[in-house]
Amino acid sequence: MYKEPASFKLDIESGVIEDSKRLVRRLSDMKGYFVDEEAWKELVEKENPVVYEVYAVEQEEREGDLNFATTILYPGKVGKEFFFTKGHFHAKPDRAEVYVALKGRGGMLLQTPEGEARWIPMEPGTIIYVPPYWAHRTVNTGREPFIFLAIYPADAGHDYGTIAKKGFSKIVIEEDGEVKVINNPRW
Ligand code: M6P
Ligand code: ZN
Repeated sequence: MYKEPASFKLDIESGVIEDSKRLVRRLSDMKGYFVDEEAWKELVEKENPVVYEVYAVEQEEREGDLNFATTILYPGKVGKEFFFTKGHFHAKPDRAEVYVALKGRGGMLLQTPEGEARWIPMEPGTIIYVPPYWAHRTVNTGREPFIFLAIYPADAGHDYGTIAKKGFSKIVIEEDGEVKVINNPRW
C-alpha cells in the first residue's frame, strides 16, 4: 500500500550514488552526435573514452512518483566541440525536470520542438528548472569532471530520436581558448 521511505548516500566528490543503477556511455555509443565526424572516428579508434556515467535511482513509471540521477560528464572534446550528454525530450513531453550542479563547470543546452535554443552556464550551486517540452543536454566546458544531480518524474521517459537525428540548433565549442556557443552548421 505505502512505499517505504528511503535515503541514499551520494559521494559529493565522485558523484556516485550507492545502490543505484550505473550506466556508462562511451564515445562509440554517440555515433553521429558530434559535428566533426573524422575527429569522432579517430578518437573512438584511439581510446574510445567514457564520455559520461549516470547513477540512477528509478521507480516504476507511475504518475506522481520521482526518479533521480547523478551524471559524471568527463572533460574532453571531439574536434572543437566539448563532450556532452546525448540529450533528450521526455517521452511524455510535458514533464519537467530540475538539475543541481555539484562539481566542475559546464552548462545546459535547452531546445523547444521548433528548434529555439537556450544556453545556461552551470557551476556548483546552479539549479536549473527545465520546463515541460524543452529538450535538454549538458556540456562539460571545464577541465575536470562535471557532476550534477537531476530529479525528474518517474513517468517522464526519454525520447532520444529527434536529437539523435538533428542534434541541437547550437553547439558549444572551444575557439581561441574561449567557450563559444555557435549555430550548429549541420542544423
Ligand atoms: C540526467 C537525467 C537523466 C539522463 C542523464 C543523461 O541525469 O536527465 O534522465 O539520462 O542526465 O542524459 P541523457 O539521457 O540525455 O544521455
Ligand atoms: Zn530529462
